[in-house]
Amino acid sequence: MSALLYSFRRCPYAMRGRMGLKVSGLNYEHREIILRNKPPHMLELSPKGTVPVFRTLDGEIIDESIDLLRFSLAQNDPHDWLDCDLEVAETLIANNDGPFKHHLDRYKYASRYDDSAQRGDVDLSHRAQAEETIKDYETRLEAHPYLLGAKQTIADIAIFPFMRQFANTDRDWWQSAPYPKTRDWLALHVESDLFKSVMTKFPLWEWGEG
Ligand SMILES: N[C@@H](CCC(=O)N[C@@H](CS)C(=O)NCC(=O)O)C(=O)O
Repeated sequence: MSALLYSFRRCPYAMRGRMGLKVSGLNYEHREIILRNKPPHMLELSPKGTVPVFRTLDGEIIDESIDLLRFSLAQNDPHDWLDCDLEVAETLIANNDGPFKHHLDRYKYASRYDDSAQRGDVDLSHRAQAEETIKDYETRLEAHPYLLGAKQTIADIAIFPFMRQFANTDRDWWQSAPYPKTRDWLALHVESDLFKSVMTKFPLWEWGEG
């Protein structure tokens, strides 16, 4: 049995998982999916139906992205991303995956949550609420180049794919928003060789009839 990843390129959770796998050097089979047509085998491994889903060499199923990132780094952590105040890292990641993601989704997909909303007349209160998190990042990044200090850690890697979605929702606004440090921090991560390497396009995995 080989290690196996079900992934969706544009999913920020899957991105964080793929980055962990990449730096750890673990070998696995990549199966690219689309969310509206999930392979039955993926649902057999993890009925909750979210990506990423990883099956380890030992057959263990990891279907939470932060667990996959931690698992990968526990095998091999060449950049010492775990060498940090893990309690603070967990707090920032929980805020990202909780309140920040909540507001991001409602900002990014406003029309999905509000029948009357079209881009242009959406209620931007969710952007404003997401900005509370960004203000905290900006303060941190004014003091040092990464969220937790002088070096990159698991917190930066776990969080920046979500900030990328936030920034891409309205790029003009983001470019002139009062968060220059967060903007530079995001650009550094998005332009990194690591990120580019996990964003290569894979053909859809075809499971056919069998
Ligand atoms: N808590 C999960 C969340 C993963 C998640 O929600 N992924 C989204 C894609 S970005 C998904 O698979 N959604 C299922 C769907 O849209 O059907 C994790 O961290 O892995």
